Amino acid sequence: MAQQGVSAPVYDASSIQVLEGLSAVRRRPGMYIGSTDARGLHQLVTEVVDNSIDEVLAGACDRIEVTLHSDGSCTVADNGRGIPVEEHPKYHRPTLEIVMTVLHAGSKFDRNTYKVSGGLHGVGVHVVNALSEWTEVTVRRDGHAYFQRYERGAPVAPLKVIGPAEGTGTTTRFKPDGTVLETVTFDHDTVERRLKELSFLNPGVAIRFADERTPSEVTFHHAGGISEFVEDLNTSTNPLFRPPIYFHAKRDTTDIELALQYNDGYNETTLAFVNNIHTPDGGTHVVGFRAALTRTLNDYARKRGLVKGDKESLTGEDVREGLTAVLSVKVLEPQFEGQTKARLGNSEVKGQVESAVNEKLAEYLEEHPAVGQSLIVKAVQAAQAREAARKARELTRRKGLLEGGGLPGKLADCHSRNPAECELFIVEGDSAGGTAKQGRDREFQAVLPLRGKILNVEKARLDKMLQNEHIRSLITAIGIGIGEEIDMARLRYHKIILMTDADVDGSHIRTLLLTLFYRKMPQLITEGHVFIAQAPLYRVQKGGKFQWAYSDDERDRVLAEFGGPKGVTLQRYKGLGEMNAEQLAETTMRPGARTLLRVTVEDAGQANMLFQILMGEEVEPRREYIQEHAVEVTNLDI
Ligand code: 0RA
Repeated sequence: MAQQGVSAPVYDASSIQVLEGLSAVRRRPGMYIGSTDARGLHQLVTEVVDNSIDEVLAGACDRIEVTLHSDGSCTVADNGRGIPVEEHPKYHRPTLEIVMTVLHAGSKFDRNTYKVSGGLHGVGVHVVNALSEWTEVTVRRDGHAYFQRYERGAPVAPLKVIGPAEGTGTTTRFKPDGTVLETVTFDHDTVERRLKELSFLNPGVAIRFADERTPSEVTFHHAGGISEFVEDLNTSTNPLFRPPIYFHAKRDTTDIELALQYNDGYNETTLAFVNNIHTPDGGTHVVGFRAALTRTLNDYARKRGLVKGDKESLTGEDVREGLTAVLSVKVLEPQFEGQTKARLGNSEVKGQVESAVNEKLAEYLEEHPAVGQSLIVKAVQAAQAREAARKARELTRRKGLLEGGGLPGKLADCHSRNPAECELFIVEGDSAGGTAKQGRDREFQAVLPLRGKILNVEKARLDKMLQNEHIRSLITAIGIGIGEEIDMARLRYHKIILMTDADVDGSHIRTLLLTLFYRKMPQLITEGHVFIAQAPLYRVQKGGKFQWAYSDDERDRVLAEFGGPKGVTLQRYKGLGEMNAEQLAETTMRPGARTLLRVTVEDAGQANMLFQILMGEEVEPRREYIQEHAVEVTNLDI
């Protein structure tokens, strides 16, 4: 039944409860959205969009529109059923107001079984509301448009009808509150990536993304679902077969969807989702998938005589070389574990996924023997390379022992033996290396200069990599080993700092090093040990005073501060080698004075794609990428 402006006065017992709830959220936002940095901010968008996705999952919505506005607010509009506006049976207020202000609106309003909201992120839209300067919601239902505005989570006026409406849907516009969040500037690419991902996972919905700040607009609609997702991830690779293997199965109450394809490279990309939520740390669904893949390919290979003997001779690593897969499961009551809640814990899911993949993959291989053959040939080659790498590693180890201590000759090590305070500067070129050695604090700062070309690890297997002198020096200096044998307890420096020139060569070397770490020592990045040093681009001097500028914008600011370019000496630094030791120390190396960028992997799929594009075989996408992102590449912080 339609209601027209029927809310009771705002200050009764239940609304006091509401206000207490909101202030709890505002006091400790991190408890609800994980953090108050950029990640937490984007969680707000995800939260609102997930509510619309629930309407998609309920079969009630096929269009979502997300807009980033110039005033810093964000609108999410859907054509779902609209948040109910009728009086809530328990709170005796419009349900919309309850959904916007109270924790979990109640089971009567649970919309469907595998909902996204209520899972990992499903703290509820009231949290978004509480953390926003203001929120405006418009609901179209029963021929009316209803509207309510909130400030810092509390309604400023009763729900009212603002006119007639066609169709149904919900529009939420919110402006994140800078007094409780550290950052309130939405990142275009982060939002776009998440929306694109959701459109692959929910092929029934078209998602339009508009950014009025740019301005730009794009619509994602991927009727091909996760199969198209895999093709997209493999865009800049050479797939071994087309289209990807795809299946959908059900085991008990768990719904399992898998798409996979192999390319001729050596890396694995598996993206796993539970109820549309990305689980970068894997969990029982991924364990089940991997077990089934290894078992099925071994069975198949043995049956065809492609692998001999009784024991399994293809390892998990072997069968995952060149694999790109998207696994999407829907679980009734997902339990998320780990510090970032990014791993699925439900033990029953392992067996369910394993059984489904065993059955469906075997069936597929029976029907597609040519594909089966190509997969096995690839995995057998991987097994041979693994054996060669083991021998090469053994050789390196023995050589290291013979040479005594084994630390590389080029390394200028620090005195301290406490890894937690030690830093390793990896510097491009012998001359900058020399300057860095003079400028460092030798108590805790070590310097390793690298010269010339470093091997492109994207195109090489482990055995070949270990023949490269630079890579061997790096491995021994860092201390943790490489590949499957990593031991983080042996890390010799807790900060590994890449210090390269701000030119094309510098960014190339940096990308190569990051690729090496990302591929072969991923723990270094995921545990936050890798940094990029920011060297200044300019020194601005006027009379007796001077200032460093680390970007063109900063240079202009400093110039303005100094009263314009008149009488100013502007010195541009092209390379680290142009600074003397004291300058380098003062601007780039000394704690307290320097700026370090910590390297993070925000999104495995995205980073992986970037590395493939920058380092892979296909030249054309790389050229396009570099042209499009010429500015960012110089400041890459993957
Ligand atoms: C509760 C119940 C129903 C729909 C919704 C909530 C709903 C919430 C959001 C949030 C954003 N968009 C939304 N669309 C719907 C079902 C109502 C019914 O059965 O008519």
